[in-house]
Amino acid sequence: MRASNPFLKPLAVAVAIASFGVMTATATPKNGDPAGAAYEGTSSPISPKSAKVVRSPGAPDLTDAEFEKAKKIFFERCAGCHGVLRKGATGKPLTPDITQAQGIDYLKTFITFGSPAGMPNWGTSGELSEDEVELMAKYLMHEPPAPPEWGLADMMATWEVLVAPEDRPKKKLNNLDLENLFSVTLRDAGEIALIDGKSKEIVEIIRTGYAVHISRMSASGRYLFVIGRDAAINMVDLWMEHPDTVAKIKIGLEARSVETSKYKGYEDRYAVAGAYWPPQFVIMDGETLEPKKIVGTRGMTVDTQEYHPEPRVAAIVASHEHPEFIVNVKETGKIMLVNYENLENLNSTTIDAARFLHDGGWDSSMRYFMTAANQSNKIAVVDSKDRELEALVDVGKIPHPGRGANFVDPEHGPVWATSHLGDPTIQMIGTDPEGHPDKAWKVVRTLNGQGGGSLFIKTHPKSKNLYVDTALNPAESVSQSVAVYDIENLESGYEVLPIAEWANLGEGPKRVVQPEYNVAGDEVWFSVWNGKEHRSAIVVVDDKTRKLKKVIDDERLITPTGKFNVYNTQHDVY
Ligand code: DHE
Repeated sequence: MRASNPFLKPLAVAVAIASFGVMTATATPKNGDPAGAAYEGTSSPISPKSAKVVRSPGAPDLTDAEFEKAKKIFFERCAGCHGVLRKGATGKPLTPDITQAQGIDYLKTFITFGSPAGMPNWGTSGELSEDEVELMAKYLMHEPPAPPEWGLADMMATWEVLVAPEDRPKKKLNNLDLENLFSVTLRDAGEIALIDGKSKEIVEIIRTGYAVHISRMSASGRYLFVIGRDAAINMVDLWMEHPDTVAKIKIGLEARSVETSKYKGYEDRYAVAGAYWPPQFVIMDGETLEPKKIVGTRGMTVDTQEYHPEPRVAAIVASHEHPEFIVNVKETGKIMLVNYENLENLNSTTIDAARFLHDGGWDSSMRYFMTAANQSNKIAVVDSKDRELEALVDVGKIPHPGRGANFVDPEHGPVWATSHLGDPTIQMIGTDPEGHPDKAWKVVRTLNGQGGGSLFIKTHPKSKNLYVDTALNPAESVSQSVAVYDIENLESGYEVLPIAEWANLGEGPKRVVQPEYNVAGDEVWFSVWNGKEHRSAIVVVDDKTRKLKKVIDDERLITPTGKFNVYNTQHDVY
């Protein structure tokens, strides 16, 4: 293992998790640890060649070949944190006004040794040679080369309807229990596996985009939407004899989120997807993916009111209160409520929240959207009915709830919970302004979990258990197990379930990630996310007894990460 790997050095690790910048350290993890190196650090799918070079006065000259090499290194290793245009995201801004003032020696030192704030030690780790460090220092003093835009014509050129709506089945043609089907992300294979919840057998493997990320359901439960980091969307018809892609499109050069219209009367009418590059989202036809309306997100930041050229689109949820999509714009810290009733006269409300909006989900009433402004250490609460910011709640370091967990706290009433990347706490926020007005939008309870590095937390309305993963924790015993709390007795501590040990997979980093319930709420599925060359598995736990129920270790399960139960995803059950 290399010294730049954050999991080697406990101090660096703490800092890494706190900033989660170091997670970008490696584009191609030689140690085979997909989670540690890949979180925030996926090599950008944008082709460096496509980014136009701008030679800047005041910067040391570079040849064309040197520019090409520097662009490649930057896109593969640095863009995840610093942003494609280097305006700053989870990493610091690196625009020429700043870098030229810092000068070449400062930049070289910084790149060589890294920083306690999370910058990897690219030089001393041997990851970059001395010449490469010098090249990158010079490169950073030039204007950032911008990748191309991606407008309607580009989208249309990639749009394919493989089976037209009129040629699709009129009724379900398979015997699958769709409500209990799971769509499983096979990240590094660029595929999803559809797994039957009862038999636990893989029923289909479907090719998707590069470093496939998440799945979402249409309101009717018929169509499954999958998005890859290369911004490729697959729309899968679950009614076909063998569920398969019926339409696809590429909505940009890099993306993370997709969602469908869920408001009454608009079921299955629209889909929406958000891009990291170009910074934009697009509303599409919900049956064919035909792009209808593209909206750019460039604009002013919420706090300093300064122009940001690259505010990436993070989580998107579909409102149940209005025909609207709720769109997190990460770097400006704004949440857009985009009304899809009239796409020609698009009406949208912009809510000022806090910078670095990332993931989130509904409270149990599905009126309030609870979303993490992760580097601001806040949860923003959006009232989707009155279309306004209800609260900004201070929480622990780098909240990362996934969609969060809703349950009734025995002392505080209905709460929504998040865990954190940067500290070991799990926090509950009161979500019942009517019944428990004094608790609403306040942290009412803080528990200590196994450690930092948590990505996902989960419960189910029928369960009395709350599961917390710690997939990015540096300690193997912690990243390979999960903590489970008794909701009725939260202060009595947690039980540790040794999920990776149960999977018995042999070699590899084996991070345990993302609890997901089945439709009945009596089983919880965990991914044991191993290296691409190693064996991975899904471990199914009996929720009542907390005992192992089944290990799904089919060899086709390559790097399984997110799991999306059709019913729970369709109905926002979490
Ligand atoms: Fe995700 C959700 C972005 C890395 C697994 N991830 C999300 C969402 C965003 C996001 C914006 C919310 C989507 C929504 O609700 O519409 N993820 C990012 C990144 O920018 C980041 C940090 C770095 C990157 O390069 O992509 C990143 N994500 C990861 C991983 O490394 C994970 C752990 C494994 C993987 O498969 O890539 C991962 N992200 C997930 C999962 C969800 C998710 C499983 C959905 C959780 C849910 O319960 O809905």
